[in-house]
Amino acid sequence: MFYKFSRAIVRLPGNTVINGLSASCIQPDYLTLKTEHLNYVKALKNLGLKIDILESEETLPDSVFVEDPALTFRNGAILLYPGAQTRKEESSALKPYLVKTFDQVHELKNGSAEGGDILRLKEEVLIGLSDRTNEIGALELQKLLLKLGYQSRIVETPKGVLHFKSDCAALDEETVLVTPRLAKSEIFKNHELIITPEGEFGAANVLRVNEVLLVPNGYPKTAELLSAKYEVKIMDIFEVSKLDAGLSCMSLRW
Ligand code: CIR
Repeated sequence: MFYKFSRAIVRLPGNTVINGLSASCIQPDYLTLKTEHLNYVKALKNLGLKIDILESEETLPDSVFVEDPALTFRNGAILLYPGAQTRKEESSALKPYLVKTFDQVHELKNGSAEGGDILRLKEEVLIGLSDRTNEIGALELQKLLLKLGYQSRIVETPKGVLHFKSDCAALDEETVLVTPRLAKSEIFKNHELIITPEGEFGAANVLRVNEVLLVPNGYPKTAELLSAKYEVKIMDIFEVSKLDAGLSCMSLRW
């Protein structure tokens, strides 16, 4: 099952994280963000994952969002190439770790793709085109995914949305949580959809890890809706979200 994980990597936030990319240009409070990150790592540990914690990279403010420069699977990893100018070096910063850890590491050599645009489902991997993931990158990524045995499909991220997964998350093998704007597309026509309630579109980036669904604090209607079917753990990520990031962004899992 794609949401069963035994391992993860995280990268500690450096002091420079406050200068991370933010559409609203609001700086997070460093110490609170550090606490949010620490609690996130603890939550993953409590769910049984062995976590490798990488040192912070002060020259790369957004490198705490380790999901974006790579994809990890039980049988190998793919080093991606971020579309954001200030994040491109994150790939080379992560490469030594991946090479040491995985038997196979494939590398995106053309175009750009960020992990926030990649959604793993039961039968396939979705690659959302966005300002960060372009067609050249997506087409090459499809070939790399095939080398690891994964079929994929290229889809559109809604306009104005940072990453495809800002607007959706796989809850289990049949069900996807989506924003109303993404629900209108045909992308998930073979899935059951749970739609984020009015005023809570920011709740779509939840994270299923083993038996638990991590849900960001501040979205009570979504939390209630999801609690009917899943074991929900609410996570404080208010400072992290000032950098347009959510729960999936802070780890790579496999
Ligand atoms: C960025 O704009 O790249 C970061 N401030 C946030 C990245 C969030 N990552 C993700 O959704 N996977």
